[in-house]
Amino acid sequence: RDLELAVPAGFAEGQFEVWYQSQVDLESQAVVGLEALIRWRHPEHGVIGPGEFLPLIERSGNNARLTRYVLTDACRALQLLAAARKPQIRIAINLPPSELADHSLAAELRATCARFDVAPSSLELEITEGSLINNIASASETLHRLRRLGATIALDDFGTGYSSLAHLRRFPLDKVKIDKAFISEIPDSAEDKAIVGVIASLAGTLGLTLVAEGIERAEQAQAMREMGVTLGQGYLYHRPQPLEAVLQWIEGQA
Ligand code: G
Ligand code: G
Ligand code: MN
Ligand code: NA
Repeated sequence: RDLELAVPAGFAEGQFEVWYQSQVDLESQAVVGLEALIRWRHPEHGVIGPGEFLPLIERSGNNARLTRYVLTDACRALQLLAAARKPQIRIAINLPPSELADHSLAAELRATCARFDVAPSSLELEITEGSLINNIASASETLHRLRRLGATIALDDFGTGYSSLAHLRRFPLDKVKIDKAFISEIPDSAEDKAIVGVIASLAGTLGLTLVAEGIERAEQAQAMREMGVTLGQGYLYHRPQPLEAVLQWIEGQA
């Protein structure tokens, strides 16, 4: 099957869908944010995950188009959340490395927010360490521009990549997301607990908010809380779902 050739039609025919997964306060279990996660509802192959098609988006030169598509959907979602009296819920979008070399992103983010009457401070940008190493000056400039607008920056998948602790100090970051690989064997793995403990104490010192990804069991949430991790994301709370479903359970909450 040649999915790459189907990418333009995928955009033209609205086959890409943005799904959302909650991020919760581990203490109160209140939803504090949503992460936007792209899906492709292909007419023949059904719903395809990003692991399979993001490389094709990149190869076909559509990274910027996808980011802007997700950004627009996220702003639309923020507008609906505000209408549902949940303006405190923020939305995070994932940026591919190429976006950090693109100085137009901040201006477009501001324009899209204005179009939907939402504050840029309701948006968070998730970047990976790989985005930071190739062009340090350019990445830093883009992040500063985004932050000056009020958006926050989260370092995604922390612990799996280069994990240079210097990144945490050198770049303008607000949040660190501990990769699910370190959560899956907690509480059994003493090593993983030690690693999370070190990340937690470093984040505390540097004033960074911590998120634990891939929380599937209550005992993992408990262990994270005990180590000072304040936010969590994972199947224990919600799976990624289409916006309509997410809005339904959010509106069902007090
Ligand atoms: O559910 P999950 O399979 O959604 O996501 C797999 C990977 O795809 C994650 O690493 C996530 O960061 C990435 N991803 C999901 N949505 C997007 C998106 O809209 N843009 C980019 N660049 N990456 C995304
Ligand atoms: O952007 P990032 O790499 O963080 O994307 C998060 C990925 O983790 C997505 O593929 C999402 O579907 C997945 N995910 C979210 N919660 C869980 C979970 O509890 N367990 C597992 N195994 N994967 C999860
Ligand atoms: Mn992410
Ligand atoms: Na991640």
